[in-house]
Amino acid sequence: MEKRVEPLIEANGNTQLMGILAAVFAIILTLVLFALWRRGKSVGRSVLFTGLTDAGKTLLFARLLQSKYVKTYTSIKENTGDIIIENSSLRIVDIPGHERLRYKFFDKYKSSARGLVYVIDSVTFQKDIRDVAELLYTLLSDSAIQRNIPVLILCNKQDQTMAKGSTVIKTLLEKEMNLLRLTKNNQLEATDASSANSFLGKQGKDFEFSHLTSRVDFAECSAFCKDPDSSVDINQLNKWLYEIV
Ligand SMILES: Nc1nc2c(ncn2[C@@H]2O[C@H](COP(=O)(O)OP(=O)(O)OP(=O)(O)O)[C@@H](O)[C@H]2O)c(=O)[nH]1
Ligand SMILES: [Mg+2]
Repeated sequence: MEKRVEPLIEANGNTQLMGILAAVFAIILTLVLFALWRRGKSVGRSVLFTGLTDAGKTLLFARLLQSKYVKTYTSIKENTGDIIIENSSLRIVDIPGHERLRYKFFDKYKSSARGLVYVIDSVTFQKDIRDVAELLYTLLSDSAIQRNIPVLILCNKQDQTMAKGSTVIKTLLEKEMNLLRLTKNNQLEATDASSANSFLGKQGKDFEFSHLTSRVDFAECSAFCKDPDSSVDINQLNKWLYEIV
């Protein structure tokens, strides 16, 4: 009788061990899948609003998320909020334009970028063209954006009579980026550093946005209206968001 019971106990022990191993494996698998799910949710779903200070990023952010006018002040920290487009959630991140803050917040969010919106004040554009081009050049040269992240150059404040249209802005900006590239290359040659990393566009050709690996679109908008609560013209921004979602 005893002889027959012994193997039964051993078999029970093995079954228990297998059960424990299976449970541990299931827990590890669940943890790994959960980590991947969280990663998938946070990576690549942010749309970064960038640009010089006063371009209108925060007002645009408020228009998109709350559909209303808000009084804005120079941002000292980022604003984030989610919008749902065709059952997918996009996180809008409004990054301060202040010189001392812009790169800190851009670096914080760039790895989760799904798209980059570069907001321009179309009224002061010509006066600030060097700064507009410098910041844009730096953002487009970043390896996080060069992973084929779509870019929208949004020419804001079109409600103002002195505002430049997006076609003019594109032409002037291409010329300025071309000059800037030349200066940067000369500086690099003088310091003997490798120019490969910072060269935007095609070698031997004038700078054109169409030469970049990332898709770059231009659009116009106005986030402001005399009657603060009436709707404003952000249709082209909305259309672009539908395209990248
Ligand atoms: N006329 C007009 N004014 C606008 C428009 N968009 C924004 N503004 C105004 O421009 C000013 C600056 O707007 P913000 O949204 O605060 O600018 P910002 O880009 O967030 O600036 P920072 O936070 O400093 O980076 C505010 O007084 C806005 O009301 C627009 O489309 N038309
Ligand atoms: Mg702001």
